[in-house]
Amino acid sequence: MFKRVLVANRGEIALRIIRACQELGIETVSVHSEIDEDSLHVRFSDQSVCIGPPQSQSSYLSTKEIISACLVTNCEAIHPGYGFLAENAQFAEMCESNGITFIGPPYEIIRRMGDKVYAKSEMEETGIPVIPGSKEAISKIGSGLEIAKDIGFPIIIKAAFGGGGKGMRIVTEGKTFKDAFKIAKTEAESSFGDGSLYIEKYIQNPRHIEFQILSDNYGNAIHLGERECSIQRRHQKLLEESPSTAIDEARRAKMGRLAVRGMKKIGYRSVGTVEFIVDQQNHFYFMEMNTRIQVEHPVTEFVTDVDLVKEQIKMAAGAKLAFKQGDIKLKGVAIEARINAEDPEKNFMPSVGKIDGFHIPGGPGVRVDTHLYSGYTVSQYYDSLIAKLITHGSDRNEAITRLRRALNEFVIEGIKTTIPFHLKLLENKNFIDGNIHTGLVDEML
Ligand code: MV4
Repeated sequence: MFKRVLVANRGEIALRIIRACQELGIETVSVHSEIDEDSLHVRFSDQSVCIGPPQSQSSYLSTKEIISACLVTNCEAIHPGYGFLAENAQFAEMCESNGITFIGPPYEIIRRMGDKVYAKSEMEETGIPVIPGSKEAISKIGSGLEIAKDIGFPIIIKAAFGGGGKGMRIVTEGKTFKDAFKIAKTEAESSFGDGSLYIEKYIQNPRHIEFQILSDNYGNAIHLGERECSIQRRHQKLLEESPSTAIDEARRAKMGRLAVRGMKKIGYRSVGTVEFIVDQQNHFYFMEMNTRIQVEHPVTEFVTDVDLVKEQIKMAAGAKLAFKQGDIKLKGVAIEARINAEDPEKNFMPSVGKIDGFHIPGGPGVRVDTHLYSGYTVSQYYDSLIAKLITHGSDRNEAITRLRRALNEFVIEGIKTTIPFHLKLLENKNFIDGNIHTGLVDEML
């Protein structure tokens, strides 16, 4: 096992990683920007290194500063968390060339899966259904239009190196294709440094369902069931649950088996997520994969009783997978509400300021992952996620009831949060009935 690990992140996920390390008997070194000096991740770690000014670009994204901090403090490994450098193949490669273990998959895998067209073709070869569309990146606008006509409108144009919805354009008819293509290309070039685009059949109001995978360095891989992530706004997930109301036992076994087969084919290692889109007729299609620990991992932890971050660290240190597929039994239902420092009354505008009243909910089946404390100041510099409230119940109704109760117990004063939005969502008939899709939040607001 590692003796000392550097945590290259901030906020709740930095705390989550430090806690896992402490339970594994690993010393931790955190890094922080000037504005995060009084943060809990600095206090909870054994040592901390200041890596620069508040701007992420000069601190949490500064590969040079982070690698230096790691070498100076004699850490054997770096945990990148999510966001920031977590899916940066170049950073993972830098770690390797400096003799540091990157806690995640090998950099070649990050690089290959970052190309969504390549990822799709790899998965299609293993027999996983993929969304009908172009087999290669499209460089010429004219051939793009021909392919779009073949697929049949509506289609969606996506950035080959994108993700998270940026650079996407939905096109409903041939005559608007060329303009959409040009805009998508420009956006892809400026956001991802590569203007490669691909085209898919556009699926109306799908569900977004993802499978959690665990793979060790010896070719063993299992899945931990799915997460339903359809409750989102502008490509930001707001609430996630596991299991999905749309997936029965047989469907779960089939999708899970395919996802595992895909991961084995590419030689995947570490924790990972295979994303599917599920249409209104319940057909499923592979969409892309995520090579990091995700924000919503706690819902899977609640229903499987597996500590994903500990397993991720153990596997990076060379441990064999501790579970077989048959050991994984899903128990009950878990739901996560992402609490953001945003004003749902003002179009989810970011809200900053000092927390001057704070109380965390508790009781049976409640987990809160947060870096907040009374007196903490939420700044404009980072992501607006300030807390994750996760509840677990014996069934979906109990998980929802607990979430409602815990949201009502939660006190965060001094800034606006998305708590009122969640309370409204939990009253929505379609949500309560499990009738959800990626367009539900927009219909509600
Ligand atoms: C799609 C889709 C429909 N059909 N792909 C959204 C995030 C990114 N990971 C992929 N996304 C989607 N891909 C096909 N072929 C619907 C979405 C999607 C979406 C698209 C446009 C506007 C809002 C959306 C909200 C959720 C999902």
